[in-house]
Amino acid sequence: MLSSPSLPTTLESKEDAEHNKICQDYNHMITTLPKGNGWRVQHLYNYNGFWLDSSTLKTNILLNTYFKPQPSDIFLASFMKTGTTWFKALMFSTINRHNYTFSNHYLHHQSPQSTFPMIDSEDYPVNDFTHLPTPRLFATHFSPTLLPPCMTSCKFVYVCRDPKDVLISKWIYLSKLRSKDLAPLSLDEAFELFCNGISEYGPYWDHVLSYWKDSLVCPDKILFVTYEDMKKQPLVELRKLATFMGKGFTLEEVERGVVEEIVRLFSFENLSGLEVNRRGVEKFGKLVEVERREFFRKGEIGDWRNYLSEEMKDRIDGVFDEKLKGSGLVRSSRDGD
Ligand code: PAP
Repeated sequence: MLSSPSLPTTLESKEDAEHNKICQDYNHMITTLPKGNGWRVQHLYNYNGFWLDSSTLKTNILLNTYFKPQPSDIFLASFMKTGTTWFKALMFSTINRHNYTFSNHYLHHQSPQSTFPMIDSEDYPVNDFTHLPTPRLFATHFSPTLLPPCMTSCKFVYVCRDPKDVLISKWIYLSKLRSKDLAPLSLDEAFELFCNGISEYGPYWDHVLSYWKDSLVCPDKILFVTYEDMKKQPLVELRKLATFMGKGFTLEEVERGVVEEIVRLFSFENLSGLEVNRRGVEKFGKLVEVERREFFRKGEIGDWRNYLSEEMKDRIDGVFDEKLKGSGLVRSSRDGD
């Protein structure tokens, strides 16, 4: 009886020692990384080719140490502002369609963010996700090169969007979250940074290309979807998404209008109008709090036209077309041009 309490203490201190060592290594490493201008905070750091703020970088290192993926896990991977909130609602409601009625759905009372964890801002090793039902759903903005290598056995749904709409959505969103100690980031500055690849989780083209290349090698593991296709032909895209996740709609469900119902319930108009998404805040990690309504701005294809000149449009399209050249991937979405 007297000796047993010493065991947990020993284990605990071993974990603490490991955690402290990781934090020390991180504190040293960050001083050696190239720095760029941040959109929300002052600095971003180039870590293995991608720009991250310091706290996201630290979480990435902890994630790589502690996160234990399971082969049945399904990840929603996306660059910022490409439709994560919307796809969370679609994936969660499709996978769980037998657990909720459409007239009184979980998402009528809870935000899409609450449906499944965003692994980029979790508390490791405290959160281990072993309580989640199979298949576990997760979201991430990290490129595959920043994720644990064993995650290649999991499935990924990758969403991409016209870079011009991403730029505008991201600039407006991060300007609102930008530290009040910093001068505002003008659109011209954001545009320059974006075209040089410098923005949170960027360069956007390398993000898209890394998932695209992996999807060519493992098409059964990575489903490539565009925001624009989901907007234009949601019934087709949602059925593809369901099949990929191993939860294809039956003919009877299709005839009963289940696919239409999910598309309708989680349309921009419906989601953005729900009280739960108009009030309150969402927490990401310990430092970032975002008002839920900030995840629902316009939800349109081509809003960039209200912000970018023809010259800016040509420049950004040119940069992306050049970067994607030879990959077989066409910038999404030409008819939003
Ligand atoms: P995140 O990276 O912070 O998670 P994310 O959800 O990926 O943001 O993207 C937000 C964009 O999706 C917003 O685009 P906008 O600024 O151009 O308007 C948001 O309005 C849009 N969005 C949110 N919900 C929907 C929806 N149901 N349908 C279409 N677009 C949506």
